[in-house]
Amino acid sequence: MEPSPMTVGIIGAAFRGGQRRVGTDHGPHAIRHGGFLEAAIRALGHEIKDYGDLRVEDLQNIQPKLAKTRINNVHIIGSYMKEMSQRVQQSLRENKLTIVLGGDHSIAVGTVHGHATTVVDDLAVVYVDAHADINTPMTSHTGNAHGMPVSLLCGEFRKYIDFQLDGLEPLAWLEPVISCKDLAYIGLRDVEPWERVALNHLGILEYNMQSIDDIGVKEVIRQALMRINPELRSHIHLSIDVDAMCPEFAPSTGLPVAGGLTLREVIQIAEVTAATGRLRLIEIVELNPKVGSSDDVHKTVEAAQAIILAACGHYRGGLYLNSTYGVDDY
Ligand code: 5AB
Ligand code: MN
Ligand code: MN
Ligand code: MN
Repeated sequence: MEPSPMTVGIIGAAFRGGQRRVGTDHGPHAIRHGGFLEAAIRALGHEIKDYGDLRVEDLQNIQPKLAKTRINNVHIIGSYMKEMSQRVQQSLRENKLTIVLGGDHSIAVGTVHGHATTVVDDLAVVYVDAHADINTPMTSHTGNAHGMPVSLLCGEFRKYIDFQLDGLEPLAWLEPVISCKDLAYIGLRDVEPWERVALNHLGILEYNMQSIDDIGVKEVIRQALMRINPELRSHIHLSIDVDAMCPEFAPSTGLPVAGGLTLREVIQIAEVTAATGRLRLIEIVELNPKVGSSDDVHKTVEAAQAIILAACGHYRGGLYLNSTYGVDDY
């Protein structure tokens, strides 16, 4: 029951520019929990390479702020995601598994771009979220990039939808790197009308909360992987927005929605995905330690850590014998 030892890269995405609230930029610090997360991953027998936290202040050349654009903070987002993509590429080269600690969900623009750039086959993306995050700069009512990563990343948008990046020069480098057919949503329950149209029009695979109730989460993740990665040849990118969970398990987040997944269901999604041997990157986004009481924050952090450990091969049945103790010591 011991997971095979691997090297794990950790990248903090201390970013909040994809939405309006202060706090998601403190997500990485909260989830690291004073070294607890790394210690727990090491206890599973893995080796860690920590790439630190990427902050907006660390960026070399931020472009000047643009007057009025369809994506709030696009001048920052453009440079940040380019740099995040680089870091992800480096970590994927150097490690078996990469863990990205968000950050709001706009960071997926950088992480998916970086991940897709490094693979030969198509990248399979499992997107666990209450929301579809598929608004375009034209359709978004909020202008918040955390509601747009899917439209920015999927090639079909540039082909079949009235989609332009006019006036969004900081994102001019961003080539769409994935296809809608390689994407599966799990946990949807708060989808805007235009988003509904886009999902149907593009035929994107989705298991919303109703499917979870109907067939159960184990069958959902099995089917999702079978559909987007039938031979398990492709690498898997697991993007977990903590608001996919019920607020009772993840209260410290900007846009909580009732009626979501339980922590155990998300753990199972991570376990089953990790067991394929194809999971190369897991990101946990939208945890905001400035939302709610300290109890709320602690609960949400513990949930995030449990999901990450499941992705690292943690077995819920109990402790295994790790590298510090040989079998003979027992
Ligand atoms: B999250 C909304 N659809 O576009 C928008 O938390 C919300 O990353 C997006 O899933 C939610 O601003 C973004 C209203
Ligand atoms: Mn999201
Ligand atoms: Mn969400
Ligand atoms: Mn604690």
